[in-house]
Amino acid sequence: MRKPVVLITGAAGEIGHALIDHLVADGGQAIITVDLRPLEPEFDAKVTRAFAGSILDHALLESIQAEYAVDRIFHLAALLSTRSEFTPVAAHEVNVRGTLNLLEFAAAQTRSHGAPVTFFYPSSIAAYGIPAGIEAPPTGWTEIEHTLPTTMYGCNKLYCEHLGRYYAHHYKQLDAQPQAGHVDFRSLRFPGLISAHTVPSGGTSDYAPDMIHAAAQGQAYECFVRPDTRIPFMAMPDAVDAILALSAAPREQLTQSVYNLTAFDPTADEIRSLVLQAFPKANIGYTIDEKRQRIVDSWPQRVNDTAAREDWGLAPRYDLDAAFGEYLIPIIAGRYAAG
Ligand code: AKB
Repeated sequence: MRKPVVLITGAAGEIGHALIDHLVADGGQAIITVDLRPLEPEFDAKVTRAFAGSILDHALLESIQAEYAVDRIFHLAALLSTRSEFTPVAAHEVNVRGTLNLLEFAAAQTRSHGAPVTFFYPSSIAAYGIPAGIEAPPTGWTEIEHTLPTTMYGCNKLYCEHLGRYYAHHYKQLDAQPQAGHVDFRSLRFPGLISAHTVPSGGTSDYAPDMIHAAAQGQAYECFVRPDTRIPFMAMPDAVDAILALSAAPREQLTQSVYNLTAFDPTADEIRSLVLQAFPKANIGYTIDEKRQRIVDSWPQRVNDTAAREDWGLAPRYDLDAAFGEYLIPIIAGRYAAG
């Protein structure tokens, strides 16, 4: 009898850490993880098994397939947007082929359980490509507007949204039993995420978390985008709550496979001002990187998350002030003060 588990790929990353903590606190199912990097030692005791390996390794996926009955997958492994521009072919391998491997894995698990595996996929505002000079409407862009991304990462995310929709609704549609491997694919288009516990690496929205973490450590920081740059952001606990809420929502309530979500959309300078309020000696300047600026300018200033609110009750706890006052600053200041 195979053991029932939740599988998290990319578990050693920012979202992975937070998700493991929430799943453990919920007291739910056993968790297995796959990541190239080892998990932080504090997470070892929280998971049943941590596989150190690649989602491109078919032998690894087959051995997991043989040993475990996976009924939920959180497929978080990815190369982020800045990193992907330097290594586009590697990004395509990990972000697209890796996702295809996991979708095939989920389809095989679905066939063997006889019930669809829930497959959570983190997409991104990078799936958008907003033409220069177009202002976002006050209600933000909906999921279907301006999806002509300019980055390899954005192209990968948008295509994998489509792959997921295919595996959910049209997989092997000419087979004698076309429904047999359908996966229950659910995706969120994340804004920039800000965690009090981890610093991202390889992203283009990193200027916000980098500014805060640098100031708390007494390090100078040069922000690489203009002060008036505006994109949506969300605090990490709200992102994890949203993942769990979407994953748990009754299937019949979901009207789409991919949902926008957002909590606040500050300019870079509004973030800088809040950081300076908390750390008055912080030294934060601007050295604009025109190329990275162009990437952020192609992302939406705000997105419309009405469908997420209506279909499965998206309700972030933290607006900009609460994210700083109640979550980021207290935890980050304490963390670096403790050394
Ligand atoms: C990145 O900057 O690559 C990510 C994202 C917005 O998806 N944080």
